[in-house]
Amino acid sequence: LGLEARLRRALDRDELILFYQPQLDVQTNTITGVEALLRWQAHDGGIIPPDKFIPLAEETGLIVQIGEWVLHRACKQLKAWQQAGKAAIGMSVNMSPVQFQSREMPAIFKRVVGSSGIDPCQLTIEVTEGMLLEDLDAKIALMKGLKDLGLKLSIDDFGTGYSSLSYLRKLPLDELKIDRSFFIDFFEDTKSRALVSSMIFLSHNLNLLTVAEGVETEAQLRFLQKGGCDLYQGYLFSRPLPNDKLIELLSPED
Ligand code: G
Ligand code: G
Ligand code: NA
Repeated sequence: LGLEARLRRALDRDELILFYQPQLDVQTNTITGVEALLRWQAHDGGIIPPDKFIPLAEETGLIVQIGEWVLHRACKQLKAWQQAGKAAIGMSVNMSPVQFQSREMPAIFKRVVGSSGIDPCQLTIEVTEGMLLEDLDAKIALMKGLKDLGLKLSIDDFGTGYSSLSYLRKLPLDELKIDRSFFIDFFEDTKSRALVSSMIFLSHNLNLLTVAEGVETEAQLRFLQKGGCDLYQGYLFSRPLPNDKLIELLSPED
């Protein structure tokens, strides 16, 4: 069976799962939310990472169905943590540019989030700069449609795409995520540190919540504390975890 057929079957057979990577407050080191990250747990073996199948899902359009599944699963999980007596946290989900090509998209989100019983402001939708390359006005209209539902919007992998900064004026964003590539060779490279400081400054001046991803060392975290970054995620605190491991990290409701 080819990869496409196996992926279709995986959806039917419930072989897709979400892992969750904690996001923490830079100053207090408490968990404020998680990013949902898709995995494929094949029946006959190990866990397949998303970069092995998302490109194909995008080419075939299957990503629309998969994206709906991810959203549904993420909402259900938030509700389950709530029912298990855990303090309310946020959840970020990744959205493919291909999902953004459909006018149906806000209606799908409305149905899925609406039927889940969660507060929409607990959900952040992460979009990438790549999504903005063509037909910017249509994309902005779709983003506004999501904002009208009460969802939050984040620009992911910031600083790595091809778009110009001017789109920041036009998009209804709540959050900016500094791409993890800026943290590679962080302490050998003065320019990486200068760029991270500048992105935090830029983000705050636009009234956006600033998230650093790929934080692997205490020294990086201290740099972010001094720079006033809001949230971080990365291997320093935790890799993406399955639900049974993640739930142990969540504090009880007050
Ligand atoms: O979890 P990992 O770091 O291996 O993820 C690799 C990439 O796959 C990430 O950059 C992320 O954007 C993408 N990805 C993970 N989960 C999802 C998902 O649910 N939907 C989409 N569209 N992309 C995802
Ligand atoms: O593209 P996106 O921002 O969604 O990327 C998330 C990806 O980054 C996931 O594949 C996740 O496994 C990976 N990731 C998360 N934390 C770290 C980290 O501290 N270091 C590295 N190298 N990768 C990380
Ligand atoms: Na992301």
